[in-house]
Amino acid sequence: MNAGALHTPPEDRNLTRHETSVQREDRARVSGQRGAVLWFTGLSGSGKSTVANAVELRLNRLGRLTYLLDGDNVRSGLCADLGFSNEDRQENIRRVAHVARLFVDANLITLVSFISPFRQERRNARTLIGGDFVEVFVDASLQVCEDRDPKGLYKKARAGAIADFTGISSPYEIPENPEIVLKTGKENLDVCVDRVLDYLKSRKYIAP
Ligand code: ADX
Repeated sequence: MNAGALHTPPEDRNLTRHETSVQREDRARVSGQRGAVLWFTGLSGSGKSTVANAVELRLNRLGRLTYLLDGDNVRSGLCADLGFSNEDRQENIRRVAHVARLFVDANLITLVSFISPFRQERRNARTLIGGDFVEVFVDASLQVCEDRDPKGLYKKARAGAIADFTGISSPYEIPENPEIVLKTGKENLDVCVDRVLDYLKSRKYIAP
């Protein structure tokens, strides 16, 4: 990748932006919904994917168009070239933020489930997406996540078999002002899902 290109203005790269005749509002008129990004962030094993999946199912049953972008899935395709160094995680989140922006422009309720450990990258995603960005902090302690260890990765990380493991040998920066905090160690799945749905209702993304 030519990393310099990321910082060069499009006009200096002989690129011209094309305005499309059909805009976001036109698509919203057809689909009858406004897009949003639910950005789930938290440690591995905190419950991001479980909650995001359950929220998506409820939204689907309510007749809403959704899409779930999940770290483990996206990393096997779009981000298959990336590992877990700080730089690769930054690039992973940058790409996902751009995909999420496109999906919001298509007026999908987009659920993003990535550890996304760094404040700066989450802030960049918020800036890129604007007012339709909803940060959901899936707040389970390292102890809880490690006790659950659903994929056996904490055990491997403690044994030194996985480098740069979030919470063990790579940092997780706690969100400062998330719109929603879910305590998955204390609240059960239905309560967490209801909290997210209530928020979407309060912001009129879905009907009361
Ligand atoms: S992020 O930090 O770049 O946002 P992402 O959410 O895409 O991470 O991927 C995290 C998933 O990759 C974890 O759920 C886990 O299954 C797997 N994984 C493999 N190696 C690591 C690692 N070193 N640190 C964290 N997760 C890892």
